[in-house]
Order: sequence, then C-alpha cells, then structure tokens
Amino acid sequence: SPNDDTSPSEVLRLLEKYPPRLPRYAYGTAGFRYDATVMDAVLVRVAVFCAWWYPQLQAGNGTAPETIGIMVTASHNDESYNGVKLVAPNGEILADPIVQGQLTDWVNSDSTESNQAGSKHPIRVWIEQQSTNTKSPPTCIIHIGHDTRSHSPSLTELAVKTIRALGGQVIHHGVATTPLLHHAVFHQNPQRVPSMIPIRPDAVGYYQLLSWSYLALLQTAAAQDSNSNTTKRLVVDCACGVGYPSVKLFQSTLQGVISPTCPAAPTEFYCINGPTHGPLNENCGSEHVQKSMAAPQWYRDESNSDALPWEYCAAVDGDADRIVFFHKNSHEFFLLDGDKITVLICEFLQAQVAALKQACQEQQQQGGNINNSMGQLTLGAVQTAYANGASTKYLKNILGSDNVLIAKTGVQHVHHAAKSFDIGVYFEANGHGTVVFGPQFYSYIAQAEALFMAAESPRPLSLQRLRVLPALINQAVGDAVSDLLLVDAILHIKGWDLKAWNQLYSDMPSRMSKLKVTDRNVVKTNENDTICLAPENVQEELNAAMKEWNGRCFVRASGTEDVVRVYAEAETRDAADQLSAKAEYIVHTLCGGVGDPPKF
Ligand code: G16
Repeated sequence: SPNDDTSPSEVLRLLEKYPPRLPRYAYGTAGFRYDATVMDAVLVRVAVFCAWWYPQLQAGNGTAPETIGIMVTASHNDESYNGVKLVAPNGEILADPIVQGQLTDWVNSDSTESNQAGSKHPIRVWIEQQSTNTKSPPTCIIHIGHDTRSHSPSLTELAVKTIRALGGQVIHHGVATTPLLHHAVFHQNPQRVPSMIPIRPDAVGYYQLLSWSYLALLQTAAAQDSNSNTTKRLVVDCACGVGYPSVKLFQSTLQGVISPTCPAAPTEFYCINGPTHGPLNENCGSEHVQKSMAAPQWYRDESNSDALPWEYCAAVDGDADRIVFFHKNSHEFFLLDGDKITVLICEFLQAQVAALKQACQEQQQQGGNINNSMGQLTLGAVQTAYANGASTKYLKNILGSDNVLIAKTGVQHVHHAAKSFDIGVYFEANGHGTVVFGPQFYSYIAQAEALFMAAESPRPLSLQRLRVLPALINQAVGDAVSDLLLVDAILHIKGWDLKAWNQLYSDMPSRMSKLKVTDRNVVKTNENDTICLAPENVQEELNAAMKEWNGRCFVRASGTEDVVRVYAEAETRDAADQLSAKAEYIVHTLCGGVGDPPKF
C-alpha cells in the first residue's frame, strides 16, 4: 500500500547512498545485468525511473490505470550476477529503444548532484518537485518479483523502498518466475487481454488457467484415441532455481482441477534441482544442458543419478523463462532445443489451421453459404542467428521462405517480429520462446465457432485445439512451464516420444563458445547479428574462414555476460570445430582477447 511517509528527500538519500559503481551501465539483451555487488545503484534508479515513467503511460480518459513491472533476476547467469528486466503495460519485456535510452541515460547520470554543466537531470528535478506525504491515490502501481539468488531480496527491497518513498504502490510477488511477473502485469491491464483468455492475474489463477487449457488440449487426444492410456514420467531439471517451486505449484493446482469430467494428465512431472539443492545454474539448467550438450547434475542424489528415468526430460533456466528437452540413456544423449521446439509447434499448428480451414469450408458448403470473409491465417516462425541451419531450412520448406524471419538476439526483438504474423512462433535456440496470436486469429476462431454453433454441429478437433491455445501459451513472454505443457500435450496428441520428435530433421554440426576480451563493446553487429561491423577486418576474416570450411559463423558481444560469443556450423563435425576455432582466433586477435590466444 502507499507509504504514509513518502518523501522525495528519502529518494535523494537513497540515490546518494547507492552511487553508480561502474563508469557506465549498458542496457543489455534483457535489461541491466552485472555482478550483484554493483546492482544496488541500478535498482534504486530503475525504481525512480518507473515511478517517473508510469504517469506517462496512462490514457487518462477515465480508463483504469495500467501497471508495469520490475523483475530482479540474472536468469541463466551464475549466482554472482544479478539483473533487472522491465515489464511494459502489455506484459511484454520493455522493447522501446527510446525508453531504454532514457533509462540508460538516467541510470548513468550523476543523479546526486548537478552535472558538470551545472544543470540537473530532468528526473532529479522531477523528484524534487514531488510533494511530501502523498497518500492516495498512489502515484504509481508497480509489480515486483525476484528470483532465488541470495542477493535478490535485498536488491528488490531497495526498489520497493524507493517506489514507496515516491508515493507509489508495490504489488510484491516475492520469489516468482519472470514469466509469472509478465503474466501478472498483462492480466492486471485487462483491456489488453483478448476476450478468449480468462483473466487470472495471480499465480494460482495463472496455473489454473494453464491446468484447464492443458487438460482441454489433452482431451482432444483422448477424443482421437491416440495413445491416451499410457502414463509417463517427465524429469524436469529446475536449475536449482525458482522453476522448482513453480512446477510444484502448478502440479498441486492441476490436482485441484482434475475431476471426473476432466481426467488426470498422462504425464507425471518429476522435479529435480530445487533452490536449496545446489548452486543456481551450475552444471544444471537449460543453459548448461544446451551449451554442454550434457544431462544436468542431480544435486540431491548424484550417486544414484542413473536411477533417474532420463528418457523424457526437460531443463529450465534460473528464472524459468526458457526450456529445452533432452534424452539420455547408456549410449546416447540428444538435445531438443528451441529450434526443435519451433519445428514441432509449427508442424502442429500448420496441421490444425489446415484442418480447420477445410472443416469450415465443408460446413459452409453443407449450409449452402460460402463466406470467404474469414480470410487466411498467416503462420510464421522467428529465429535468431543461433538457429541451426537445418532447422531454418526445414521451416522454410514447410512454411515458405517469407514466413521464416531471423531477428536480432533477445526476446524483445523476436517477440516483436513474431507479432507480424497472425500466429507467430518464436524460440531462440536456447529455449526462450512462445507463440503469439494476433487479432486476425481471434476473429477467425470466433467466426468458426459461430459457424458450427449456428449449424448445431460439433466443433472439429482443430477448432477445439486452436481455441484453447491462447490460454495455455503465455502471450507476454516465453514461459518454461507453459511451454513444457504445450510440448507435452503435442507429443501426446501425436503419440510421439522424444526420439520420434528428434527425427524430424538432423542438426548440422555446430559449436558455440565464448571469449573474454578487454572491452566487448568494441564488437558491433548488423540488425540481426549475422555481420560484424566493427572492429575492422573481422568480417573479412570470418568470410574467408566460412569459405574455407564451407560453413557459417558469426560473432557478437553478449548482452548478459562479459564475453564475446562465437557460433559456427558446417557440414561435418570437424569442419564446424575448425571454423569455430578460427573464428575464436579472429576474435582474440582483432577484438582485444584476454590471455593466450586460443589454440588454432
Ligand atoms: C537473455 C535474453 C535472451 C538471450 C540470452 C543470451 O536470456 O532474454 O533473449 O538469448 O539472454 O543473451 P546474450 O547472448 O546477449 O548473452 P535470459 O534467460 O538470461 O534472460
């Protein structure tokens, strides 16, 4: 609730007490992310910024005020890091470059004093103009949540204190997944939520929504009698983070909604690696599984690790917004990353859209009423430069080249690009992704429902399936729990195991590595990271290497870790390794590599 003792002087005191600890903070791939010891200044300033920004977001014409969110997390990074992601009123990650620029300017401003020219930063002037003891209504309403890092509660508390001192109201979610916070902001701004999605802003409500829609989707498999009586176990590695309590909460919510008319799910989720079991993201979680191509360590009972059923497994990251799947037995390991997830979902959706179109046409013919106003639905996929070439080729084959886009790394970019389709599927190779549905999708589904209802005909399975998806799939951001359920339900409908899914196409051999350089900011890339624009000569050298090994490679500065990332792929394992080694060598020599040059 709003604080009775609001006081701009308290905010100025916090700004002074927590001065910037770096020469410059950069807004990275997913907000500010640094060593936790330098993040206090950022949290105070981000909180001030949100309070300042909030009034500018309100329509002001009698409509309910819209909220925004602050998520304290460093996601896939190790425990030493912390970070902050900002959630816009539509529930999506802050993507507006102008606002990001204003925020970065403020975070780096000498906000305790006048700058060298003697003028004060406009946001500092704004703070000084705030009245003391503002009581109600609150000056802003801001959702806050944090991950399970040891320093997250105290960093969150700094933001909470700052917002309250400015007369704002905090909706505190405590330990939460990033997607839950996005979902809460989205559903607290109900005018933004399509009418087909029941509004459920809190965690239990959200997991009820997922439970109902997951069971509804599974029931369509029972209806077509595909493999519906088998129960399987899915091991979920939770990275020793917040995914663990979240999947547990989902499980208990699911139990609560199961009824005689709504039978139990055929999959039992077996969570491993909770927050107290081991170090966050270390040898476990989706980043580890994807980058090392290896199963996670099981911290609870490593000696008995072989006893775990590793046939059907998933791994999520430290804030549960990414997921990858994997299979392990005594002689093989294989990974089903974000690319494989994209292909699985696109194939499924394409089949449902085609079946629905045909069912609607038949229904119209029966009624003697051919109505073409329903139009077409565009289905597209968005990937980043990290997508394995084999997946891009496969997607272009099934969707057509124009419906497969390569966007810049980062959820803010891929999510935005996916919205250009009526149904946009995006996953980064690291498992970060979701499916977004546009206005034409909702209108098409509503017309199809009206068509079958008017004819008193049963709704076809394709309609039942598509109708339920917007409630199952997080519309604001990728959610590991929601994606887990979607993939599990699709596999169940298809009667597939991970092997069948994996056989859709074979990945090209690839390698991803990271290098330390003195200043990663010297590395500049084009609009989708595929070409290195600076330092000079890097791209020429990479081009020559790609020609030599007949492969593809690119380099870019990470926006979440202090490294330069290198990706290489080629027709053979050896060629991919050689190309990768050469690209690493080029980065080391031309971009200020630290330490000995990599062996090449
Ligand atoms: C974040 C972003 C992702 C990005 C990843 C790696 O993930 O949200 O979009 O792919 O960082 O980014 P970079 O290569 O710039 O380090 P997360 O899960 O850590 O928030």
